[in-house]
Amino acid sequence: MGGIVILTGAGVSAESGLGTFRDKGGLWTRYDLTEVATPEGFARNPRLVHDFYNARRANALDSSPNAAHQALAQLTTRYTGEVLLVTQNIDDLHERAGATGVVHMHGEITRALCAVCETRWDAPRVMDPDDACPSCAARATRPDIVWFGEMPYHMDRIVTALEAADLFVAIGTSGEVYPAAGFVDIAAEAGAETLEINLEPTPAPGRFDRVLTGPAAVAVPAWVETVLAEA
Ligand code: BV8
Repeated sequence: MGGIVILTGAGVSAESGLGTFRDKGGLWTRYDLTEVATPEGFARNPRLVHDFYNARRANALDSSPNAAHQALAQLTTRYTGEVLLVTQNIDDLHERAGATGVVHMHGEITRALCAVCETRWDAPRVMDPDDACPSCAARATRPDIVWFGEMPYHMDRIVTALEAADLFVAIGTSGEVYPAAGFVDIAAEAGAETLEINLEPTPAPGRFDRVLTGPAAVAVPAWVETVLAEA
């Protein structure tokens, strides 16, 4: 089989204890995303935004990969064909499970960015609006994360892979945020088979050829086992 493109969302890290966004009690039900996940919100109140991401960075650093992350890491290292693992998540659990070549289209909580000179560096555990950029000394440090209204990273590479893939798999994502939510359409257009793995089928039935339901830590290892057995 040819290339596989995988897109993961918050559901793949849910069993590692990291909150999702739109489930009951999810992050966007407790925070106003326009205040903490937009450039305008950051310009209005950088301290509020740093506090929000400092809490999420601590959660991410203190959590561990679950069986879904482990199984996907196995797939990226053991599958004989091409595998591109794209994630909407800003945690580093895929990498900590041993996955290689992970594409963080919404950025990474472990990285910092200078809003003035665009230098990037490894983020300290706690970031502060008064921190100076290590390169230009401007007090304009921000998490290296793609906010709403900002262009996701690596889009050319992702679209090229989707157009060449034989299989597209969306795991633990509600399919509400674009452009990630449109990846299934690009893949299907290009003739790929499409599979959704989620706790329950997302509201838009029919966008995927196949749906596997169950918690990612159970459904993903089972699916990876079948793929590696076929390879
Ligand atoms: C862009 C980083 C244009 C931040 C994120 C009006 C104004 C401005 C923009 C827009 C607008 N209307 C539409 C838009 C576009 C907007 C958008 O799509 N908005 C939506 C809300 C309508 N998109 C953007 O703004 C994007 N940029 O369009 O730029 C542009 C063009 C040219 C030039 C410049 C700019 C940027 C989007 C990226 C925003 N950043 N993340 C952070 O993380 O804090 S997105 C945010 O949602 C999250 O970070 C997450 O990555 C993403 C997707 O959420 P999911 O991962 O799917 O999580 P969710 O909770 O929704 O779902 C969880 C799923 O898991 C569920 O299905 C659940 O069933 C399942 N699940 C739960 N438990 C389990 C499980 N599955 C398995 N096992 C389990 N145990």
